[in-house]
Amino acid sequence: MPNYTLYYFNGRGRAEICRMMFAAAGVQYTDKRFEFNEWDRYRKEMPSDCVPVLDIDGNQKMPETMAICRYLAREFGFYGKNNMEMFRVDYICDCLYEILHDYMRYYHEKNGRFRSTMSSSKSSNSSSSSTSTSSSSSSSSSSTSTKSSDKKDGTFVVELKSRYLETCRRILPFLEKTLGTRQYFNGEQMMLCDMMCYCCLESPYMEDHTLFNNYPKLVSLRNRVTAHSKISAYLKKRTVTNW
Ligand SMILES: N[C@@H](CCC(=O)N[C@@H](CS)C(=O)NCC(=O)O)C(=O)O
Repeated sequence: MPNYTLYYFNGRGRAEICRMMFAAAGVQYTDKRFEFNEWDRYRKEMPSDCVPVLDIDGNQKMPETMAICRYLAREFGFYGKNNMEMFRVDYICDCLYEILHDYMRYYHEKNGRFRSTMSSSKSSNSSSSSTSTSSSSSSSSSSTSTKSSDKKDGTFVVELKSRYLETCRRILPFLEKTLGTRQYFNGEQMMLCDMMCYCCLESPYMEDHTLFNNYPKLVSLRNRVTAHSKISAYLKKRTVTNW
């Protein structure tokens, strides 16, 4: 097994699905986390100026969330047995990632942490709530940097929020129907797309669980993933962060 290091901010964000797969597979890795005010230093080491990045054996830094997810899912057996099963896993994951992407844009705009402000955010606050043994230094709280949302009088945040909610309205009914009466999306085995269902919807669910009132099957799937022995052990000991 290669030596894996996962680089990301000290938040769940786009990296949590990778952390969850490592936990579900019982594979050791280094969970390298950093704060927003450390980003300028780490950015230089990242191939596409973005994280998450997965470093393999200290000599290959691989970018892009979904590419990393698919690689890990193939390595750990969370991707399905044949091309059609993988197709299904792919489109479910891509749908869920759309929600996560739109939510992250809205959330970070609301909290003033977008690219435009990051490099100048020398005054980013931190408060320590880390409980894991990862290399995290502390947990992010609020930023006091100038907010692009302030400049736009908050209207951009409202726009991003309605875009995210529209994406939910488009995708959640489709996924509810796609899951149907199955235990997991592909049958009886938990796959990448089931873990994505937990990760991508975690913050939206925490923010407003009534959003899911019409999707009881997806809520049951979420509970099933939470109850999975490896995942429940991971959730109990993971670093607690706001996002
Ligand atoms: N297409 C990339 C986007 C990754 C991305 O936007 N990452 C954000 C953190 S969630 C980032 O690295 N932001 C740093 C910056 O914008 O300077 C992916 O899906 O992984």
